[in-house]
Amino acid sequence: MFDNLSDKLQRVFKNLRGEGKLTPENMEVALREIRVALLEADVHFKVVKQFIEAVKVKAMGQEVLTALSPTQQVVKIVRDEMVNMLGVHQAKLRMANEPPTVIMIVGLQGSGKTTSTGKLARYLSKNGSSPMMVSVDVYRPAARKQLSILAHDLKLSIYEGTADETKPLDLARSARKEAIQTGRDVLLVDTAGRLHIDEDLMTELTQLKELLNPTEILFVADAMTGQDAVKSADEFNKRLAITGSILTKMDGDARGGAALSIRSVTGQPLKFVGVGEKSDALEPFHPDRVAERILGMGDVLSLIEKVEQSIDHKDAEEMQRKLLEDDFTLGDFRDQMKQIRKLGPLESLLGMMPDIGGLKDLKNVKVDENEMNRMVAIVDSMTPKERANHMLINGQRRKRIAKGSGTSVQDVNTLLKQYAQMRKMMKQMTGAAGMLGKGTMGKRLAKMLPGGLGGLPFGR
Ligand SMILES: Nc1nc2c(ncn2[C@@H]2O[C@H](COP(=O)(O)OP(=O)(O)O)[C@@H](O)[C@H]2O)c(=O)[nH]1
Ligand SMILES: [Mg+2]
Repeated sequence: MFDNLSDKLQRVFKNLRGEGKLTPENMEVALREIRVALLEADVHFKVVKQFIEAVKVKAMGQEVLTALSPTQQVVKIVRDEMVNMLGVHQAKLRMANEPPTVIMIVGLQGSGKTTSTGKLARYLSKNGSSPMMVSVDVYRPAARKQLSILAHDLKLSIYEGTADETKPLDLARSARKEAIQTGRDVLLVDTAGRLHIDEDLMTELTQLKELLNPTEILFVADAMTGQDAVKSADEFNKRLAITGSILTKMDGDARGGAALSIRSVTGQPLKFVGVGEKSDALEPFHPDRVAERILGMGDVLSLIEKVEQSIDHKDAEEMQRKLLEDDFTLGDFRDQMKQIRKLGPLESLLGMMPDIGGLKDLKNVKVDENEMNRMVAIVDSMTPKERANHMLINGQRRKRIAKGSGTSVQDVNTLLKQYAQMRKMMKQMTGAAGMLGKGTMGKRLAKMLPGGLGGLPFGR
């Protein structure tokens, strides 16, 4: 799923990275390539147009995040826009204030309505609901039988109807009554489909809608039919005002165009995707995860996110300046530790980093939260003068600091040693990064974390 698109977009980003600097020209080239990639993935042309426009506007008017390189910023914009296109939040099923919640399942014949009805019932019952199903597809006897077998296999409840209930409206009415009487909180209504949209079908669905007043009308579309799926979604929406879609057979769809377009075209979210024939092959649709899967840069993106969330960019720049000018005090050292603590488990953070000179060793460093806290406490027990100038800290002062922070003189010595090592390492790192030249990962990394990797309690 999305493999081709993913490959192509990643190539665009890679080329951009090779350019080092972002210019209007290479941005133009990148946008053109992204556009072609989306169209080739069978994304609806209007959606592509909107997408490219939005990325362009954001890329031009972008407030520059100093913590990110130009390419990372483009990746971020494309990611954000893709999430927008897909719907931002995972769209959950809506529930009626008063049970039962009625969910109508509609769509063309063969799209996967009956299968999806069973999958949804299973999903709901796994999530604490007690759903009931009913098939109102009276035109093909096999259709009702199919749902009945599914319900039996899954040990889920179904309204089978009586011999004289041969009309969709009668079946629906009785099913709802039964659901209320047996205390079911959700009623799933599997409707009939046609090969093409026709007037009779639409009239029937409209009548069912009026009768049942459903909370959800989910349009089921076969993802493999690409833009045809989007087109019929649009038509069903115009007639019935659908509340969301389910895209089936995503397991067989390499392009993903329908998934990428259906929300923008209908204005209603894609709620679930079917990824196989079995009853458990149904997944809630997560726009953010899918966008990241498509961009194939989950790690880089979560790193970007973390940096954005936890770092004050001005502080980071200031820290860099201090490192370069050898003005990195114990107070800064402490602030760095606090910053890094905010970033969360350091091992996972380091795991996300690309491997460049010097960082490899750091990956083996075990970070001890308690030790970090102890180190912060030690620096807190120093006077401002001591923090500004570590040379002042003689034996007498070490004793006082140890006492004040509830640690030992040995702990204070260790901290001072680490501080010295850190300064040395930072100097090497920023120096090395500088030598690697503009736009290289080293430089970017040095920027990404506050002052590089300052404040890391290592070297014990
Ligand atoms: N591979 C795959 N097949 C599916 C999926 N959903 C449905 N199908 C198959 O599509 C065919 C039609 O499904 P059905 O539920 O009968 O469609 P309906 O006519 O809309 O009720 C069946 O063979 C299903 O097994 C899916 O997510 N993946
Ligand atoms: Mg069916």
